[in-house]
Amino acid sequence: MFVDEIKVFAQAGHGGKGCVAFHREAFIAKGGPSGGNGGRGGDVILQADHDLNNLIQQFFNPRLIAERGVGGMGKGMDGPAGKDLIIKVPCGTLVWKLAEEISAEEDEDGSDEAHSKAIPLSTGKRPVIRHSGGQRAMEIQLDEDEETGTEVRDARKGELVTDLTQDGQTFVLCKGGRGGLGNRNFATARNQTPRFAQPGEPGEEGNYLLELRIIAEVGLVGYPNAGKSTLLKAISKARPKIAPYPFTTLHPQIGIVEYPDFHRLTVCDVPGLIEGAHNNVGLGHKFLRHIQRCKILAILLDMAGIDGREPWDDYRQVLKELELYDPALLKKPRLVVANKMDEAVAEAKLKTFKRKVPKTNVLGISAELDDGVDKFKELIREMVQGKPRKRR
Ligand SMILES: Nc1nc2c(ncn2[C@@H]2O[C@H](COP(=O)(O)OP(=O)(O)OP(=O)(O)O)[C@@H](O)[C@H]2O)c(=O)[nH]1
Ligand SMILES: [Mg+2]
Repeated sequence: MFVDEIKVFAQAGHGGKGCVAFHREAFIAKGGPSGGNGGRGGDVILQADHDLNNLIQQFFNPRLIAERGVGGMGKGMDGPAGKDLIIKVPCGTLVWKLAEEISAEEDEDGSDEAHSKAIPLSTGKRPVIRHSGGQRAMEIQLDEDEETGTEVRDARKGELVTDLTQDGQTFVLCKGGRGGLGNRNFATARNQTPRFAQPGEPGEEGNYLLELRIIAEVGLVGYPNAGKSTLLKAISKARPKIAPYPFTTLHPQIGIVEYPDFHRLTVCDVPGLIEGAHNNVGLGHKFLRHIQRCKILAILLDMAGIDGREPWDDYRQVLKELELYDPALLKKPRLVVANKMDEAVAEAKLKTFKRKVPKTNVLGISAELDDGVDKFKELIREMVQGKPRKRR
């Protein structure tokens, strides 16, 4: 099972309450107040971990509840703090705070398929997240838009609170409540026997949406059966399922391409796109979020037209579907890969195709026969990081 979007309820621990107690000891008649303080509640902390590739753990455990602080005790003993709950999530997880009314509405009709607009994050700009003061009031703005303070919001998902991209990066989702002070803190000259103490503060809580957008440098897109998984298998150690029927790949697959100088590139193969994907035909646009962070896109075409379509039509359709999902996807550098060049008809079709798009970079390969695959590896590297330096 592959989970890339999941709603969770998070609650930090409440602070332990302060204690009302008085010192009792032989020969000390009035020992004074000795109630200890309550411990603070545990925080709910999210931590990015590059060993994870989806949110399956949260699917089975969607209630993230941290430990409470223990109450204070007599003899001046403070209660221990509650343990922080550290939840590991894959790198590339966005955290949205669901608005109250949104979460209630969705619970009623049980659907979360409400249409949601693509957020400006797709432009590759990272939000700046500021914590102000002790309170967790925060402002979220786009890097370039500090003046106008454009907030990153979405009608369905609520407000973006963080984007965990680096391995080990942490974010305190809910802060534990402070422990209450015991009565020994309240003794004054006028009231030497305070019979009251503070209760602990409640921990923060809320409903959140965790959304994974895979972090890969290259995104492979194309019609089903174009040979995306065959190419991924040829360039990396990934072993995706390959078969001559559409939608063999049901969720994104990641492959690591290794170069002789130990350089690595991550390539993401997403399920095939077909006409009407934006209306949820086929697997729809569900998985396109995973190529939103890619630096370049490789559009794979079945140049032999084995499924009875013309490569040119496929190309136009794929571009249209990408644009309908997020116009920023078309601004990414792209490489058109003409696959299945081992088939007899492919050569003629490639000629016609090149005539129609004279300015576009088109690379002919045969993923199955491993022909042109090394050239593909070279090209994607050049596009991602510029030409590799020659060794002296
Ligand atoms: N002749 C020929 N067939 C190929 C080539 N590459 C892939 N195929 C075949 O095309 C079919 C589909 O390949 P896949 O790699 O599963 O295609 P895909 O794009 O991942 O398809 P989905 O996962 O369904 O979107 C398989 O039967 C492959 O054997 C190629 O270079 N030449
Ligand atoms: Mg596939």
